[in-house]
Amino acid sequence: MRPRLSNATLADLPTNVRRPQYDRSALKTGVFHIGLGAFHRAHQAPLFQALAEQGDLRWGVIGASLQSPSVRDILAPQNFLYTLAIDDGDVRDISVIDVMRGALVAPEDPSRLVPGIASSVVKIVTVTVTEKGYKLDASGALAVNDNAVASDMASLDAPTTMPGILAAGLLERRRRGLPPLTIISCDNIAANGPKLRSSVTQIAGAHDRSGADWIRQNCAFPATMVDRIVPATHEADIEAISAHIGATDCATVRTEPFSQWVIENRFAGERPDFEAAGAQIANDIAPWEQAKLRLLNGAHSTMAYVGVLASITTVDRFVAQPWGRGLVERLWDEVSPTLSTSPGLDIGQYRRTLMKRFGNSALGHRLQQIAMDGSQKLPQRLVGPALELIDRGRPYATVAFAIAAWIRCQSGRSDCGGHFRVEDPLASTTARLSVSITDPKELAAAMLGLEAIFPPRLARDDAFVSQVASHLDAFQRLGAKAATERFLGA
Ligand code: CS2
Repeated sequence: MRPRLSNATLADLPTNVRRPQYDRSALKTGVFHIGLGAFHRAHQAPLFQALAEQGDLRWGVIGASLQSPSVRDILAPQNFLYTLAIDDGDVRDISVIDVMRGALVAPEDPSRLVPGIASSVVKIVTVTVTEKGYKLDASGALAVNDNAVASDMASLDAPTTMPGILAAGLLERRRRGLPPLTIISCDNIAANGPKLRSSVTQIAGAHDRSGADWIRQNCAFPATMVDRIVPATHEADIEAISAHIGATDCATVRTEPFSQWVIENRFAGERPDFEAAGAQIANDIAPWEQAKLRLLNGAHSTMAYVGVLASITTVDRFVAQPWGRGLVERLWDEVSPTLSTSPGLDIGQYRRTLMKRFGNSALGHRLQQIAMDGSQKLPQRLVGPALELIDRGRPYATVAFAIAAWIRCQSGRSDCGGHFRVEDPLASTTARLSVSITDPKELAAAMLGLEAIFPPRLARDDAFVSQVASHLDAFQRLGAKAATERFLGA
């Protein structure tokens, strides 16, 4: 049996696996990170490691999981070491990441997270909890009707939501007389930092008005654009990497060479030299954020819903189909006029790079993974662009087509009749509508009437609703592939 990757086996790894080159015992904790998923392990953690390699040993990470202990339980026996495999099909570059100093699990030990944030060693907080962890409603405001939010608004003795935990931690910092923090949201939400600031101060203000003012005036919540495609790790990845390195690594993450992090220039107190490790600092990140959410993530969701219906499993296989690639290009042509410009952001180049990234067959990026949590993703990826296109009097047929594909997917049945699980906080509601309504016009109207996803003015827009309904009708009659070919030919 192979030994486990750990401090004890680190020295035995093959020489082509890069190992940390700094004095590991001298690394200090400076980052409190919420959300231990693969994205953090492949995006922010390697940047903190790059800083350590450059001699800045202030940015070790304490992680916190708000839900399951599984990542902590996998990392702990490995002394929090894991491999990052960067794969573009030709080259696989493997390095050991070692910046994680430990991990807390909220449900097991709720009393440790707040003091963790209110610790004098912590200088910045980073957050990757996916869209649903922000507890926002369709307008981007804190979802005060959500039970967990309501409970954190009533008492912060044992907060459970991410903004509630941050509110409690920051209020505690102020009580202890500690300096304010920079809280960096790294999730795919438009204006992620400002929205988080507003939720955190709203919850804090329900308990301590002057504390909430202190947070508002002193802590920084920069907006960010994060980008790196990180497929979920599967058994086969663990087996392949473990065989390669001669030690079992159950926490390995596989990703692409591309990585981008644009952070708004808004910080409180000490912060890492992000630029030195390749991140960009910008006064206005909105153009980057829009391009990323609407071109990359918008295309991802479009491919996910159309592809799942057509039984196409991965992104690279989707864009390998002429009609698949054609649909993505058509979407990009349609939404590009809604994007703002910025020096250094060349949309044509951005699209070319993106298509190449989508074609990376080494990643095996599953469309089912992207299809998850559509109700949380649609607003910033497709609904926002739809509203802007309507306002500008421009065509929006492809966006409507993608939304129709999402509606069709809510039945959990592919065009061949195969079943799949719809993983989404609203899945029971959308499943009920899918089962009870067959007429495409009625179904489109009912789904677009879900105010948690679509603003009422979209549901009241007869032209928009009837376009979605006619695409839905085509999906029902022809199946996704033929419906797309017909759509592109039209
Ligand atoms: C994807 C993103 O799963 C999804 O919803 O669209 O995770 C995407 O891969 C990243 O945002 C890329 O930066």
